[in-house]
Amino acid sequence: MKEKIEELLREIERLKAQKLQEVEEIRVKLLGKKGAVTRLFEEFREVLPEQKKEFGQRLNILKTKAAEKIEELRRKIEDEPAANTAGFDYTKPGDRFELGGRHPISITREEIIAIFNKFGYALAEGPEIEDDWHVFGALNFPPEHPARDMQDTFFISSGPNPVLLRTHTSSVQVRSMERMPLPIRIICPGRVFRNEAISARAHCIFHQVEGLYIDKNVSFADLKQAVLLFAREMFGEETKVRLRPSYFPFTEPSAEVDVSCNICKGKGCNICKGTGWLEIMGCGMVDPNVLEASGIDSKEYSGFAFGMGVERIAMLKWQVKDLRLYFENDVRFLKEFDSVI
Ligand code: 2NL
Repeated sequence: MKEKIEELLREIERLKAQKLQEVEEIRVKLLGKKGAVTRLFEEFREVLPEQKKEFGQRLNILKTKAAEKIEELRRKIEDEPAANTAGFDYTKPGDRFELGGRHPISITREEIIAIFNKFGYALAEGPEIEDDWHVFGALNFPPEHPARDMQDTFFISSGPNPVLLRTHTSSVQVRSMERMPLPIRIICPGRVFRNEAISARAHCIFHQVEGLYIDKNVSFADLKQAVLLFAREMFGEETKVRLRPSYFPFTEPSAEVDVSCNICKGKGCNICKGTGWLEIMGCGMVDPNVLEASGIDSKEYSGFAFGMGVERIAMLKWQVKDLRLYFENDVRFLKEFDSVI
């Protein structure tokens, strides 16, 4: 019996456990109903009376040691997560998250929209995948116009009214003219697509904002005033505006809008190529054919429209030299606009 007790004591000393489940298994094996320690207590009944005192003491020590060891193993596992954080300095500053910023194209688009919202223009949006009618037909493009060429437009299908990627957001305005009650005063931002080689000044995907105002007695003077107020809001109070005659299939008369160079204040610099002027948009009086194509009576109603490239406006406002910077998402470029917002 003495050997058995000694043997068990050595075994208990060596016990190890990783999980609470294992500790419980050890407890059953030692102290359970059929456990090794319990069985020794049963054998103790057969011990000679003169040896009872000695073995009784040894057995009690064994039982206590077993219970202590089980408790020690249990505590070690339960306390482990706390042991991992011991010595951790809770006063240390936390890891910083790098905050993202808004893209210069988004900043510019939102600013243009906010200015026209203030003038009473409502936001209108439409599909990027369009049909020939809403992009060209309803906008007075003749059937053989070069913009309808495969070289300039991404076609998705062929046929009498092919599906294509819109080349301007005018299609949104056409859809509004078809559906909305008059008068109409809308601002239409969106992505447009042109089949072009990518360079410092051109990209096959870019962003436009177009505006449309249709009511009774809308005149070219109203157009000039809208353009002037926009330019002053966008480029500063002292900005001067000039209109140059131009041509678009969907407006008559048509004009290009220049603003005085905000870098040299009109004196002439390398941004304005010495002219003192920067072109910001195109505009004109909506062609009567365009009004009629969307079911508006051109004898009763007139209107003006304008369109601008968001990339170009952002380039002029912040002297961005290469259009490709807008699409590369180099954080060193994007970070320069953190202070703008
Ligand atoms: C430019 C010039 C322009 C329009 C867009 C328009 C739309 C309708 C009817 C008539 Cl529905 N016109 N849009 C008019 C003049 C110029 O854009 O240079 N855009 C980047």
